[in-house]
Amino acid sequence: MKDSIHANWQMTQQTYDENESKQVYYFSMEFLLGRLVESNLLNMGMLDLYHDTLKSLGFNPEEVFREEHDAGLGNGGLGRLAACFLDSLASLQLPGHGMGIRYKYGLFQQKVVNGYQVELPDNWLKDEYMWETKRDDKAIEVRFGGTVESKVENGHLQFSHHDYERVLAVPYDVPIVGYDNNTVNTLRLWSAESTTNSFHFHSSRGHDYYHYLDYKRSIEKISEFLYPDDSYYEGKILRLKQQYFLVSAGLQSILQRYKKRNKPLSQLSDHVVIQINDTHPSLVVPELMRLLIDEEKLGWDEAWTITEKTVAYTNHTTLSEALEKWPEEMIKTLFPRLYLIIHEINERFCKMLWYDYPELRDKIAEMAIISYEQVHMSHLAMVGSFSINGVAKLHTSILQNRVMKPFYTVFPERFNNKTNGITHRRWLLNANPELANVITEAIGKEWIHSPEKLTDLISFASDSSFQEAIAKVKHDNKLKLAALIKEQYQITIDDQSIVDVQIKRLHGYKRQLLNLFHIIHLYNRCLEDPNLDLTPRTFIFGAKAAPSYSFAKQVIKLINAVAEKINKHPQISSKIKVLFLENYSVTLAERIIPAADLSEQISTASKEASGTGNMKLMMNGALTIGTQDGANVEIAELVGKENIFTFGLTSDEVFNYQRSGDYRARDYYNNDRRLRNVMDLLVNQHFSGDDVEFKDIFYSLLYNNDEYFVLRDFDEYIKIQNDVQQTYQNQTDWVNKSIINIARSGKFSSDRTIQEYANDIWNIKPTKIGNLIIN
Ligand code: B1H
Repeated sequence: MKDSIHANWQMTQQTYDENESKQVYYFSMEFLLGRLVESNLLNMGMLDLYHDTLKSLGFNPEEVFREEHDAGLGNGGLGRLAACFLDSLASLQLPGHGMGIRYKYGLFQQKVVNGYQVELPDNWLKDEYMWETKRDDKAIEVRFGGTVESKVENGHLQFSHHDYERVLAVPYDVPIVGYDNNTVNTLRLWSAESTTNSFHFHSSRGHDYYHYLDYKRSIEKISEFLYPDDSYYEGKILRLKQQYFLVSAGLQSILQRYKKRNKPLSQLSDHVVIQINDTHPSLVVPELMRLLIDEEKLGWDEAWTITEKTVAYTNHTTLSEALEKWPEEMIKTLFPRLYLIIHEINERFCKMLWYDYPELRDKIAEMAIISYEQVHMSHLAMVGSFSINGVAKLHTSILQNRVMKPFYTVFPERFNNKTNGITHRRWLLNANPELANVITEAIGKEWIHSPEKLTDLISFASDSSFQEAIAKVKHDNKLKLAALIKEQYQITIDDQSIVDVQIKRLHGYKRQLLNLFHIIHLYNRCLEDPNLDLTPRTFIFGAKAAPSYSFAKQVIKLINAVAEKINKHPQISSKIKVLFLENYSVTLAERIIPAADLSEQISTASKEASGTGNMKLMMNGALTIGTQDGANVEIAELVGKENIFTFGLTSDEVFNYQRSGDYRARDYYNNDRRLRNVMDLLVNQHFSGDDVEFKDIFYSLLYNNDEYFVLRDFDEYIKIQNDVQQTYQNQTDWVNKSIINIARSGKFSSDRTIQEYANDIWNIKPTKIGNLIIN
């Protein structure tokens, strides 16, 4: 595999250089790739061949593929989106590459011990990683700390940097293989190394050696591990170092390659575009300025024009706790020259506001890049880029009309929406080949290249033999998941039950708690009425909590405590099963999603920027139960309201409550007996040996006024869950809806998303890579 990939890889890069194709660089602190063997074989058109060959050699292909370790260099949606985008770029023959960090340890491995999450290091490089190629020849120096001096040289201010710490950035390249073409793009992952020659052995005194070891360790720390926070900003100095490390190494390598084209820097934006994945790489703005001014000797205005035309920014969240604001002092100490540049950008921006937007004068303090001794990275990113996009229609409109409103007034032409997508190759063709086959038998294979063609399935939605085929695939997939669960947890699940899944990071706003309250409510009803007629359900959770997020960890413990009680109950366990599957990851997602009937997308409206799990589940025939949040809104638009279960506060209602302050969680508790019966179980030792284990959860709802409106949406959620069960009892009706969901899911292929980025933001065209003639 590597041989044929490497031949195409070389040819791709050569063709890009010869054609002088414009290159996109996707800068991201996260790339959540998962496994690559099967998906590369699929894209190369050799998956069936390898399957057959392995079998004929006496191997079980599944067992063989299981040997590959997931590349878990990401937390959740943001990192997985980056991986889907790489797949689509290569599959659309677009010259687009990833720039990231080769973390020695990816996202922690999760174990559940006694119902508690325990984190273990993810030593994914322990055995050689087959996909990477180390490029010592392309190593780059990155500088930290030190002091900056300025002096006037032939009429120009010149800055020089002294006493900095030198870090060697060594790239490890991973090939990104396109589907059914010869394109192989590059994911470049940077690793931090020290060089002996960058350390001064002042004397022959023995302790210099130990100083050296200390120094070496301090440098290698930079690419040691991925921060396990999702949608949360933690102002750690090492994280800031990681960000600059990626930015500086990435930019320098891009400029080196550009210079080989012998074009003036003024044309950089005709050859290069840099897309930054949230604000994490937003230091590209001042770093590109630094390189153009200090190294390339351009003047400020020229450098600024180039920078502004080259950088584009994607926003992925409006949660205030996720917005990056670095202390001015930290930036000044770590990057003294960048600090001066950011300061200058800020001065010019604020002056521009003062003179050109008198109506915004009282907003300047709020819009400044530096204020109250903090550097606001999203402001820096917006001021320094030509495009600002959100990741779903609702999210973009919240950015424009609320969260970033004054910036929208100043830069209306920069704002645009790019609704997220997922690669249908991994998430349908590869994860659910049985479904893919049934689809192809019905409508031919055109949909594989043009996923929007899945709409041809609409005419089969009420065809009974097609319905039967779809239902059989779902059932077969449930049996496979059941076998995995049996093996790992010794729990038998009912293959006729509704498989109800919520798989995503654990976070207050995603409201795993609301799902759990419904489960506890069903449990209470069963206790009250042992003969209650319930359609059997299997509730599946998969979720990692950030190690320092104690509320989230308590919710995991609570899910497991409820599961324990219910699964062991002699009567109730035949109707309800609750499973918390440990170590939710790309690979586990590929097992769960094909078997799912119901997709839980129940975030507090306005909080989930897009969501992408919602799209994966829809594409695999699950129906969505969801709020009008993120991309759920667009799913509902596409399938029609009779094919989705929508409930809860709207984003406008949430904003109104937040503004008026007249939400009173306690009233819901007092007035709803069902809710009281659920909540009281948290603090009366029913699920735990003591009554304090879950008291923080209880308090956050009652005394902290339930930030995420769980109590407010409880009643509507219970009602719509009842509709779900009613609908499921009519299998024909259910399968019909399931088919319509699959048929309408083509819109959510990341091919569509990437085509929009290519047309509207990047201005890039496909470059065809010729066929290799192998003698
Ligand atoms: C998303 C993040 C994120 N939004 C900070 N923001 C991080 C923020 O390590 N950090 O500091 C890591 C991740 N992740 C997600 O992006 C959104 O919540 C999803 O709604 C969205 O689908 C996804 C992709 O756009």
